[in-house]
Amino acid sequence: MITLYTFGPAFGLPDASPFVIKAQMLLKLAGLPFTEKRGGLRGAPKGKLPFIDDEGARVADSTFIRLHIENRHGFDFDAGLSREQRAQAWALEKLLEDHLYWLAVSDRWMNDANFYKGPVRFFDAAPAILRPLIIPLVRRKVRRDLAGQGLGRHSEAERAELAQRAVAALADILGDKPFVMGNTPCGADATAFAFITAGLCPLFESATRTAMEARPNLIAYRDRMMARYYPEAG
Ligand SMILES: N[C@@H](CCC(=O)N[C@@H](CS)C(=O)NCC(=O)O)C(=O)O
Repeated sequence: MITLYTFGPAFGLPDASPFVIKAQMLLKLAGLPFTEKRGGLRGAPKGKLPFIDDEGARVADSTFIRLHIENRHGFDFDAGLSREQRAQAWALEKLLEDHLYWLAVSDRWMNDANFYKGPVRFFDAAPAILRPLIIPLVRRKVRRDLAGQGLGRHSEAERAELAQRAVAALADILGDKPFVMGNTPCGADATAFAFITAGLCPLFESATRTAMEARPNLIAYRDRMMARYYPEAG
């Protein structure tokens, strides 16, 4: 049995992290039974979640979890896609993971109103007396990460422009298809669902959310994927 290490449901989402939601979706798409365990960040092989333990094989990072499922369990997420479609699906996925994700980090962690509605909860387990010290330290680290990645160097208006373009690309690629690449789900649907669901989270104000709310196909996609893959949430 596979164990998936998660943060746990938060903010009305299946998990606080879109990468954990993606990993849940990959396991569901592959039809592999799994259990979830929270609180494994300290023992995470790469210091981040998600990671899985598959009968003793520990695999960190959602993309390597996908490759592990493909190699060890012989499941091809993109079966039925042409080479060109596989490439497009991969490119879309990485747009979300390596670009839109950092906009979400900025929205959730750097915007005070969002931070105090959301990520501040991550510190609930810390002793109350230490929180005023730890919280600014961690937020400073996130600010440095954002500057290192690059998106943290842009103005809010510039980030909003990038969010609008990324969301437009995502919505236009999905179009009126049931899944991102056609009539059957593929690997990129795990990522697309994760990031659309996280982006539409009503708790946080963001340019990403505003742009997504203006695209009915993204809302409908989120709703039907949620009903199909997370029926217990309905
Ligand atoms: N490339 C990784 C990204 C995972 C990731 O960024 N996880 C974040 C949460 S969204 C994390 O665990 N952060 C904890 C930390 O940096 O301390 C993947 O695809 O799994």
